[in-house]
Amino acid sequence: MTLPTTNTTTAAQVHADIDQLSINTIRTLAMDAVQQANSGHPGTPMALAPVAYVLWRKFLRFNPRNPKWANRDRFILSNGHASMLLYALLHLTGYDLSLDDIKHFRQWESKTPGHPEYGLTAGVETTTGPLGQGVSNSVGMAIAERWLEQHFNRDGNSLFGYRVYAICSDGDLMEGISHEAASIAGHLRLSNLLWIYDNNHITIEGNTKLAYSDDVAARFMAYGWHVQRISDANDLPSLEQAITRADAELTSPSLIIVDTHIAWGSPNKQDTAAAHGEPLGEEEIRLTKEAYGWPQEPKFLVPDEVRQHMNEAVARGEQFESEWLRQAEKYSRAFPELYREFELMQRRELPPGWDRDIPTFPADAKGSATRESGGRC
Ligand SMILES: Cc1ncc(C[n+]2csc(CCOP(=O)(O)OP(=O)(O)O)c2C)c(N)n1
Ligand SMILES: [Mg+2]
Repeated sequence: MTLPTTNTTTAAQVHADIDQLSINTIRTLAMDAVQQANSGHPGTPMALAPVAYVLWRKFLRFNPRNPKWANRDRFILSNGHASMLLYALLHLTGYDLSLDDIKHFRQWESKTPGHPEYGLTAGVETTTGPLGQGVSNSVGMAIAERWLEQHFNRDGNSLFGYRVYAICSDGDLMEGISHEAASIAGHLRLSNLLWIYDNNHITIEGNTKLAYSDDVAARFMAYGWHVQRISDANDLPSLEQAITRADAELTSPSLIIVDTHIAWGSPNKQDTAAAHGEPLGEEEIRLTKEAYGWPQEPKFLVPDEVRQHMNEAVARGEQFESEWLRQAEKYSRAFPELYREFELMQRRELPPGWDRDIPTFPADAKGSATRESGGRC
């Protein structure tokens, strides 16, 4: 059969090694779930599967058995419409999200709504869907991390040091809010922050040529960000190198612009806006699975070796957290009061006497601006 030729890498060139099997599992879970729901966004998870795979496999420090571990890295899928990408990862890495939950994608009261919702699904760090919001929240999270570091870490005794990763799309960057957030991130030199931009030239209405021609790299460089480009989302070594470089960047937030092809590998839907928000269709799924060298049946296939490979995240996560717990134990002996404060925060409680120094304001005939009273508080 004829494969799409616009890629640098074609489906046929991809070796059936464990990395590719895992990536294709993410892709086909997204295709099958959207088809079964007869609603959703298959193309973007298919394109971004390698990017998210490298990030989650090689960089992201998380513990699926304790999604609230305080020092975990944060991952935000700002293009929330690509939710099946996140659900596939959560399922495969051992979070509390079953294959049955995946099969109930977009069903009433399921844990897999069309767009990720904070508090409903373990491992979802913030609700996304309104474009621009997730990346903006990621800046808040990066500022919070910096505050935690400065407040709690002491020479040789650290509690905090996590990174914040977000994936975003054209729509995210078209929204003004993402640029306000990017501006303050650059100003504050939030080097604990990395955004990966899905540069697929497709939005809901068609090619980005219709409405978007920003020079994204120049715009972010002007904000003081460290900017890199990857021309092929299937180039795993380049992705790994770029994320390594971003992580090593100590003075500015990072953006990696990754050229991708929406619905990668789909003979008739790749690079089309139709792949953004419609199921591929049974026949196109058949053709795409053929292009991937993937069995047609069963649907929602997770090969045993992929299950085992991806599930290694559980042991890795327990290791990350237990190392941190040893450190935290040492910290609690060295700084018992600070540690108690940290524990209170974990329970979302305030320290005793927190409101002791808040001023009171007698009624003022002239009136006083809340801006001023707020400032004094
Ligand atoms: C603030 C906001 N406006 C509009 C929408 C509706 N919407 C959903 S996806 C999308 C654009 C899709 O393009 P892109 O972000 O590039 O995603 P891709 O198709 O490449 O995955 C829009 C406008 C939204 N989700 N949020
Ligand atoms: Mg796009």
